[in-house]
Amino acid sequence: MTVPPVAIIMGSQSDWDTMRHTAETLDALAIAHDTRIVSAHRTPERLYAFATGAKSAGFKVIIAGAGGAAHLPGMTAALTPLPVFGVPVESHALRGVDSLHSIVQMPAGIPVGTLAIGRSGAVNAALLAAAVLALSDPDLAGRLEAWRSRQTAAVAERPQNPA
Ligand code: RP5
Repeated sequence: MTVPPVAIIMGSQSDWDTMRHTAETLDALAIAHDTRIVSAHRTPERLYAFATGAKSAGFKVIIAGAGGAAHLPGMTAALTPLPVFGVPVESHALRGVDSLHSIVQMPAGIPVGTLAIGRSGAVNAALLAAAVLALSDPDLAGRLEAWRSRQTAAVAERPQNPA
């Protein structure tokens, strides 16, 4: 079985409502991806096995979404040389500020590219992954450019009242 270039991992089923926006954006760019639930706290052995094997499995970029005490992106980055992008999921108690702080404050030496809280971060993680992959894939570079052009064309000149 061919391993897709992007792995989307998340700490819980409850993160899917956010991380599905990453998957949808990758779909729009025709970038194959795998999606998995990998919890740093509830399934630490699954995390270790996934992160240590991700590069040899053939993945190129990992996008990790988690909320609350969001250790998944950082622990994944500690265990793989692949680029890791972290998406802070909006938590109920602290509206994702806890998630953001947990992901963004990595110690020097182990980077996680941290995105915005929630849907914006989930979409942008996919676009960043696309930009990385496009460096060595001219067809994808063209699709990404077309995606951005469509986005630009979709912005109205003036605001409208709702129908
Ligand atoms: C984190 O705890 C997950 O990433 C999720 O955002 C949060 C809550 O998980 P559940 O209790 O909804 O499974 O590990």
